[in-house]
Amino acid sequence: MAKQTATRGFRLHIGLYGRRNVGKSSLVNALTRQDVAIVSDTPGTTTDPVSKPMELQPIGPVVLIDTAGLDDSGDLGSLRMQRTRAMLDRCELVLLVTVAGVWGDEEAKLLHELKQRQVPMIVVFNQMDQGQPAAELVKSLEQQDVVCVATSATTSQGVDNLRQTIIDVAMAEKQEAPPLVRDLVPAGETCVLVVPIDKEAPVGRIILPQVNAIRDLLDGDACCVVVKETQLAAALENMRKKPALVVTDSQAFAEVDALIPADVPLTGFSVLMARHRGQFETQVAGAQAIANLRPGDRVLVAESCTHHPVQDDIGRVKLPRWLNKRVGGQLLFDTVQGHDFPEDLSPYKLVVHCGGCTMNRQEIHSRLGHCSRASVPATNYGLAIAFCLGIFERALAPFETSGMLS
Ligand SMILES: Nc1nc2c(ncn2[C@@H]2O[C@H](COP(=O)(O)OP(=O)(O)OP(=O)(O)O)[C@@H](O)[C@H]2O)c(=O)[nH]1
Ligand SMILES: [Mg+2]
Repeated sequence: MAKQTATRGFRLHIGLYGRRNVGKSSLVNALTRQDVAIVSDTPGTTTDPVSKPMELQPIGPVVLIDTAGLDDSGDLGSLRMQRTRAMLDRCELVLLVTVAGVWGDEEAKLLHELKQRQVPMIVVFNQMDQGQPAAELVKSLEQQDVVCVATSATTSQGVDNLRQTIIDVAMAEKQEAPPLVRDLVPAGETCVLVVPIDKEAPVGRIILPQVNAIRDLLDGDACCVVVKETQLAAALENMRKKPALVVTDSQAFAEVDALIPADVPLTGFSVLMARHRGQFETQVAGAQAIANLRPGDRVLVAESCTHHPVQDDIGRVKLPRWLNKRVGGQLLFDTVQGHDFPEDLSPYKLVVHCGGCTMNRQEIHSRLGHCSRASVPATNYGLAIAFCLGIFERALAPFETSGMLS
């Protein structure tokens, strides 16, 4: 069930990187216990990255990404390399696959890059049936806090240990992510979730951040009331005690802000997402940078999903309208969708990202890192909308009390 419902943004992305012919595809097959990836002794068998979703309890849904060998040569090879490298932005854990006796520049460069990006990794010495890695190399890697594992994809030796090591490394990382909302609502108290059902709402379901908020509140033993903005007043009327928190879709911020009493904490789903996905303070500062925008400045709006824009679309119509109003003139807007993101951010004074429910933590981190290296402030829809509408302080107050913001 979880396999069907978890979309890509909530699956842990595990990339297998290494030279050609070391057994990356064979390891994907061994880990999934299925023949999903093509294996052969011809170097360069895997060309484009191939994703294989699987369940890895207790982590839950993960996706294994088999990639082309890092030492792929020639013109086509360099194109493949670009794809393989772009995929690195999405990987939250990397298995650096190698075999005994070949460790060299290729591996050292990748190791260095993963460290710089702060992507957790496991070095896998595959083909252990053919030979063991040099003890000094393993020792030196372990001294750098790199976890090393030996496997044989053909005999399955060490594969269970690799599976467990993936779980251990991933669980340690998971614990570092702040919860979505649970910590803001004490057990037994009520949280009201305001979910407008408008033209942009998908048919027959509610979107992932909302579903995840419900689950997170249930996990925290809180009570959860889900209403449309049109029933919010009735819901409050029906409650004997004020809610501990109201969370709204950012597009209904103004309405909800006006409806609920000043002493009831209010925030938005995308504000929760900004905190949950990380680099919250960077994104808060990004929203504050709206105050420095001038008419004629260029703003990049980045949407992670590739939905077909509707009339009155949030990213193309409403957000630009709110930003123009706040700035007091016309800004210039560019929009990108999906995994496309410009290398050159120099034309932009601000990047505004959607809540990013289809993107994983690592990809958001990579993008924010890219913006910060280019000295371009970055924020997300909810924070930007709250800032434009003058309810920024109210939307952030719940996090100040919980000590998340200084
Ligand atoms: N002896 C031995 N052979 C292995 C092992 N793992 C893979 N092989 C063999 O090594 C060859 C390459 O395996 P692949 O899984 O295709 O390697 P790859 O890293 O995906 O290669 P590219 O896709 O070309 O980058 C195949 O002939 C495999 O059968 C292992 O643990 N031991
Ligand atoms: Mg392969």
